[in-house]
Amino acid sequence: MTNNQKLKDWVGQMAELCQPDSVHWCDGSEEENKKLIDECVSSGQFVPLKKRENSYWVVSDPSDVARVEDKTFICSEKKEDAGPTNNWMDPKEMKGILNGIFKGCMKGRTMYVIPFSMGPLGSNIAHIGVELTDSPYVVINMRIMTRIGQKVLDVLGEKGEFVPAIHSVGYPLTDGKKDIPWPCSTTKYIVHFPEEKAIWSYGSGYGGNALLGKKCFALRIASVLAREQGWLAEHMLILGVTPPGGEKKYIAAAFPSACGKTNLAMLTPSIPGWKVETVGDDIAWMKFGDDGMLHAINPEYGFFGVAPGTSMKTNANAMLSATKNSIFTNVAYTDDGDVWWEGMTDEKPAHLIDWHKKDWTPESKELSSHPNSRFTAPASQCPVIDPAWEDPKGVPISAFLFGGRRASFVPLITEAYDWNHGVYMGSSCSSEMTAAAAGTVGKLRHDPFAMLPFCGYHMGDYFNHWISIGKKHDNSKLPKIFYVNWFRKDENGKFMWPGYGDNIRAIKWAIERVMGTGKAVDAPIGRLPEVDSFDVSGLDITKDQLKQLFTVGKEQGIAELEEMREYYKIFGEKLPAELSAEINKAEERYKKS
Ligand code: TSX
Ligand code: MN
Repeated sequence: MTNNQKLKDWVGQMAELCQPDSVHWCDGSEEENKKLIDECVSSGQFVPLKKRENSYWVVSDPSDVARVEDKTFICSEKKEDAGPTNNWMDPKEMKGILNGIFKGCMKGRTMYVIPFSMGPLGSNIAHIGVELTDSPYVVINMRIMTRIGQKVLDVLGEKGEFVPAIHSVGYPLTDGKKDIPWPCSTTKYIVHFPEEKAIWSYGSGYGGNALLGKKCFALRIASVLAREQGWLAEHMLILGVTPPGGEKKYIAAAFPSACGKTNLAMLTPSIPGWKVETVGDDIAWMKFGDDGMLHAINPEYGFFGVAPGTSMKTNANAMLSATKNSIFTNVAYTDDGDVWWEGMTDEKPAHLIDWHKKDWTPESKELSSHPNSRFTAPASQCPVIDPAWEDPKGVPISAFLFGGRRASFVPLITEAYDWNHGVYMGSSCSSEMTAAAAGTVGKLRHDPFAMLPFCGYHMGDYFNHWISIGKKHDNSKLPKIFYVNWFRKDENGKFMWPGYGDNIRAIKWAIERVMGTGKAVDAPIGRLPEVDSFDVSGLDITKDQLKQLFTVGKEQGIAELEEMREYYKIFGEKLPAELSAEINKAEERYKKS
């Protein structure tokens, strides 16, 4: 129930366009959820898991397994406002296409109205959206990933603002056509209108294409809002660190994909007495508080984590988060009614039903689970969820970590000299291509701030927004910035750093730097830990090996700067002068070294 006329009008217009058989306003209740799940079980889309309470196994259409970046559009009035790293189309032209494909697209289905809050209800850092969808799978997942229902409409009130987001799987049940387990369309469009702050998604039922609160709203649309309003919407995890007997600090961190962001967010520290707690594993919204500090909330309510590689060894807290009330998509189903995926256990089960619903044995050539298979789990179930994770004020951020997957050159941890140097570090986020990805092995894949697919405007303007934050705010209260690399290899191709729980050692040094107690040495690349004061107690690592982790070759350092200079060219005129200046300054530091 709502008396928000704008919302009622929009739902009416969209129902007229999509022509669903009925419209259901989601109240978010337990009973509503149960009814939807029962329907999905009856239709065969959901298979209940015997081993996990109120949890279900789902497989998608084999063609609908990931975000579709080539079908993702930023439809700003001007092309230059979308920038060189986004697909663009004229908004009027795009509206023409969308009005065509959405016409009658929900025939034979129910249109669900999902009011959702990104962030704790009523927090002044939070924002409200409303998703219309013809997919019950989306409703059930949105209920885990965001706060939904009547309580959101109550906060919205008569005149409240919301981001309208419409989604259809694009599979109308016309002329008595029978439904299928995973309806979707070969025509796909994920469209953002940054001036209007609206989202239209067609043809996919999977992940970020369909759960519109996440990448579409909380990153692409929110990044535009953040720039307009002077805050930050970032692709960052948020964690709390408490030293033994010390004061708790919060850190936000951005990494490109395949760096283990969720694992870091829920880290089990290897140094006795240190505690890490999770606020969020994917997205951070940060606004300045009265205290002059950046305060972060996790706009999400759950985890939508990559399953393969997640185990009790790599991320016990993620495993424990997904023991009940969870959805598993595109993993394998075990003979005893549980789920399994590659990397979950050392020993492979003797028999599985794979994500294609075919028999699978360890002899099978193919993977049992899709590499992008996911668990959807409530954040509240994380054993180390931070006590302040729902604090409407957010948590004060003391440090930003940027990172990437780099086999050579990049040290374990480097501190930026100042804010602009830190912005340079963020812009330099990149991973070396592995054999699995398309492209030459070893070539850098840039992903500045891990935002490349998620920035709703020109990336050059985005860099400028970051630079402007440093100009407008008290730098002593801004987070200190660090660049980390857990993935450096030695000359034999062996990982030089144990990673995982031992990453607390790098975090410890960062915290000590924030506190003013950590010791650093100035190097051309930035401030590096003083080897003798870096905590490796209980670690099987020699001082030489540790030194090597912090060593940067002069020639390689200069070559890296040249590579960045080249990369920056795509941003043209919009590249902030401050960032080219950072390259020049670093070059001078190398030359003098
Ligand atoms: O998530 C990872 N992290 C962050 C953890 C908090 N992974 C997995 C990456 C893919 C998602 C890592 N892999 C990390 C890491 O810090 N480091 C590595 C590389 C590595 C892999 C295995 C070992 C050491 C390093 N050790 C043995 O195999 C014994
Ligand atoms: Mn992400």
